[in-house]
Amino acid sequence: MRMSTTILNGTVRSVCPFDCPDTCGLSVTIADGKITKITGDAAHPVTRGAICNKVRHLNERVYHPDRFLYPMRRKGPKGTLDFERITWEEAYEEITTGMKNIISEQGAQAILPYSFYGNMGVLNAEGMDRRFFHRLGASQLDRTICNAAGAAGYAYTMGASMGIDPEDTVHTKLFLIWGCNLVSTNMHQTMLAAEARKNGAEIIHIDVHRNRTSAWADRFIHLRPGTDAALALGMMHVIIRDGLADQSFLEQHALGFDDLTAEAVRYTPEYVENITGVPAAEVEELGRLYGTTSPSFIRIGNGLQHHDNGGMTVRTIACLPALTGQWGIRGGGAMKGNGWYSRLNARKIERPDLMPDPNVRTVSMNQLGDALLATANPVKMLFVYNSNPAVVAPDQNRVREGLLRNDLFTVTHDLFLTDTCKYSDIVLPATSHFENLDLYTSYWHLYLQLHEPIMETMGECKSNFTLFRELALRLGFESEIFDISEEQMIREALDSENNPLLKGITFEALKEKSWMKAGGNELPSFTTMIPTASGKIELYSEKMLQHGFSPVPVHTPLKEPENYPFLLMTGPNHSFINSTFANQERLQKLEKEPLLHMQLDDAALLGFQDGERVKVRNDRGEVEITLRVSRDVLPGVLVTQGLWWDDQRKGHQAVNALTPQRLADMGGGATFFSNRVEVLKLD
Ligand SMILES: Nc1nc2c(c(=O)[nH]1)N[C@H]1C(S)=C(S)[C@@H](COP(=O)(O)OP(=O)(O)OC[C@H]3O[C@@H](n4cnc5c(=O)[nH]c(N)nc54)[C@H](O)[C@@H]3O)O[C@H]1N2
Ligand SMILES: Nc1nc2c(c(=O)[nH]1)N[C@H]1C(S)=C(S)[C@@H](COP(=O)(O)OP(=O)(O)OC[C@H]3O[C@@H](n4cnc5c(=O)[nH]c(N)nc54)[C@H](O)[C@@H]3O)O[C@H]1N2
Ligand code: SF4
Ligand SMILES: [Mo]
Repeated sequence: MRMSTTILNGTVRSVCPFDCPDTCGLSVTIADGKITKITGDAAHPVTRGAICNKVRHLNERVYHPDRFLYPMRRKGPKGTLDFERITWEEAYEEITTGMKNIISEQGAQAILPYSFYGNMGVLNAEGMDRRFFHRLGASQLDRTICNAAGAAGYAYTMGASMGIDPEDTVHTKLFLIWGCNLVSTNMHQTMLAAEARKNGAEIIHIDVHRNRTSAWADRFIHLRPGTDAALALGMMHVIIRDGLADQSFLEQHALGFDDLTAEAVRYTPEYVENITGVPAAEVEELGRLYGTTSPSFIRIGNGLQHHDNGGMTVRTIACLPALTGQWGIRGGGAMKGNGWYSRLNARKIERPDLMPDPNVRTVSMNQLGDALLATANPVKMLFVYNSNPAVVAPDQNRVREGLLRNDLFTVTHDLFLTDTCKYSDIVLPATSHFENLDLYTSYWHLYLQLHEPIMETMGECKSNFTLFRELALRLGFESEIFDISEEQMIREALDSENNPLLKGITFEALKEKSWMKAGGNELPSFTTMIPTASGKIELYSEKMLQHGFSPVPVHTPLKEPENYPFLLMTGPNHSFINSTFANQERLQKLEKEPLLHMQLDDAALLGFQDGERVKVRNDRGEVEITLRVSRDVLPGVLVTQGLWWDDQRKGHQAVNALTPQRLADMGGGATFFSNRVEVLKLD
């Protein structure tokens, strides 16, 4: 949408659009019509004027010379970047003709959208696009690449993705950062924790990698990957054994304490040491500290659930606060995700009722490689937006093999010519969020924010909203459903009869105030709103039993066959967001190069030197990388950070060449980190 009035000079409000829990309010300075400075909005109650280094230089990204500004058609072979400029009319003609042909020959389910949250704006991430693909009858995409296993596990215990208001964490006295690289991935939670620390809180980081967050925390607990449920059960063992459980809270608000007790008996500190590698004395101490400190808070991260047992792990940790009666005490409880508070009217904006066949197949985004290579019922068109699957999806060699299929018509909408664009028949230029009207919610804090465009649309770029609206109209879809404005859809999103916490949050009010908090400042008491079947915190879950799981928390070993010696974690890094920013020089320089962290004795045993280039491989693929030898990981464990693009380094680090398409125990989640490899000398 073109702006009616162009801002030439001054400071305006914006919102950070990236897939980051903090969803910051931004303050943007414009001089002579150009964005010159970006800071955190000092008035925003959570941002408080601070933002990360990535976004402080977001203007470099928006005006980057590599941004492509008009539609293009592939000229050369797939896998190269050989394109020719075309008009939007030509692009729409090719896309709609392709769609019509596929629909008449194979049916609409041969068309697969592939998207995630490259832009978190509701309209552009899960608004007009969803409505369009529902009406088209395309295959459904199961968007499970991020937090699906953990969200499902947490919901078995607590009923939904809801923890405490992060602003309350300043009151906590014991802060457990569990499987979360907080300093890099949720910096404003670090600011709130620092305030708690000033008031006497102790901060403990529980992780498989001694990283920036461990250095910042007061104490670090180093455990083996995928063993967190055992550690949590060990803590429960100590708490129950020593009579530290809050019986009256448990009786009133929890279900199944006796069943949990029967299971936790087995998890003696010695038994837990064997599984986790954490010394028994440390398990004892942690259990007692947690059992005797109130309020205590657990920030459950995303990393620990990218495992085969990720769902059960989060389900188990989520049981801990009930044991000591933390819920309902200000600053006490846990948080995995808080999307539940500001949930919008998804049915109204996404319109699943428009689907011609509600039973159309669903494809897991974690198994894109298999889906593209399947011969039965093949995918004939892939439509990518807000995502870079050639880099972020697991089992990359299979994904790329699928993308190379000559009979696959791939369309990618992005701001940059990503690795995925290389395999696309048509590439379409996307606006940056600065150019769009949109609505933002956070999956961590509780503020909703309206974003009004602050700059002119660049070149011929179109927002996702506009792209899918125009495609719909060209396909002759109902104009009363598709020919609507952004403002109309925002009103639909906020018209949420099933979420009383949005009461009073309207388009007008948001326009006036810029941000508003779900529930105002009066959230209903925790213990009265637990959305499980029983209305209680379910330490024993009948539903889990029905779904084939142990109804009480247990430790379940990883499924990855032990045919290679090392478990490799390939998480995000400090300066990129997933693969976003990985093409920007300033941030590349800060990250220097992809590194593989290996434990000292392992390196000595294999005869490796720090700084040496090595080959990491398994049956799925191989990667060349520089070795960093240290005590930051335990024996048998490797860590590398950052989703670098393929062509950025000689030998490159395309880490997802190594990761499995296997799904986690719950929610169809990804298992990026349950990944075994061997490390070899370069010949
Ligand atoms: N700077 C930056 N910020 C980001 C992102 C980014 O790429 N860069 N990505 C955003 C997105 S999409 C997400 S989902 C979040 C992710 O952010 P986080 O929730 O922090 O998740 P990860 O960084 O994937 O992993 C967190 C930690 O889990 C550890 N870990 C791995 N396996 C295990 C295990 O078995 N047990 C334990 N205890 N720890 C384990 C890793 O070593 C890592 O330190 O961050 C968001 N914010
Ligand atoms: N090995 C390994 N793999 C991982 C992870 C890991 O920890 N390890 N993390 C996983 C996780 S948690 C996640 S969330 C996923 C993230 O995977 P993705 O969601 O694919 O994230 P990005 O790599 O940031 O790619 C987002 C793309 O969207 C584009 N984009 C931004 N704004 C817009 C817009 O308005 N319109 C359009 N059309 N495009 C836009 C960006 O330029 C970028 O190319 O990756 C997963 N992959
Ligand atoms: S990436 Fe995260 S921390 Fe950085 S500005 Fe955006 S929301 Fe804030
Ligand atoms: Mo994510």
